[in-house]
Amino acid sequence: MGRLGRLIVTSIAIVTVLVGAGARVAAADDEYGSAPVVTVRMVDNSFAPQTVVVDPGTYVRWVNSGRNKHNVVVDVKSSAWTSSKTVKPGHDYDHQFNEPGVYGYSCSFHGAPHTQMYGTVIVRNADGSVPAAVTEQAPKRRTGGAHTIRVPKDEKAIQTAVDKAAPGDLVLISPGVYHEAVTVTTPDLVLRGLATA
Ligand SMILES: [Cu+2]
Repeated sequence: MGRLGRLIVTSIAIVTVLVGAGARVAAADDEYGSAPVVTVRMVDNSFAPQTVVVDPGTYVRWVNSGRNKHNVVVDVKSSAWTSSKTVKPGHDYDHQFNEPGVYGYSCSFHGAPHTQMYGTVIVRNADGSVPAAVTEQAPKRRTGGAHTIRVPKDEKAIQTAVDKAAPGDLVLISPGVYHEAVTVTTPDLVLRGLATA
C-alpha cells in the first residue's frame, strides 16, 4: 500500500459553513476584529457539526442551543487549549485555535473521548493541508462493510462526498487542490488522501 498522500484542502470561504448564523457572525466580527468565527452548536446531546476544519487564528464558538448543561472537555490538555467550564443553555464558550493539529473533545456530562457527545477541531496547516494525524486516525468500522467514495471520481466535491458518506465509510481524495471548506458531521468517517503518483 502506498503512503498516505497529503490532503490539500485550500481556501476557504469560512463564511459558507456559518449557515443560518448571520447575526451572530456579525457580532463576533466586532468582538474579534477580522478573525473568523466558526460555530458549533451544543444540542441534546451532541455537537453539531461534530467535526470542523478551520485555519489557524479561527475562533470556534460552542453555543448551547439545547436544554441541558454541556461543556467542552479536551481529550488532551495542552498549552494550546484547556477545557471550558459548564455552559448553560443560551450561553457559549469561545476558543481561538492558533496551532495546526487535531483537537478532540467531549462533553463530560453526556460523553467521553470518542464516545457519544464528542467532537473534533481540525486546524489546517498554513498551506491549507490537513495535519497527518487526521488521515491516520483509525476509527472503529461498522460491521457489514464500509463503502469507499472517491473524489473526484464519484463525487466532484469533498463536501458532497462527506455528506453522502455513512459512519465508517472511507472518503478517498485524489491529489489536487480543492477550493472548499469542509464540514464533517458524520461520525467515524475516514478522510484519506491518495499518494501523489
Ligand atoms: Cu452534554
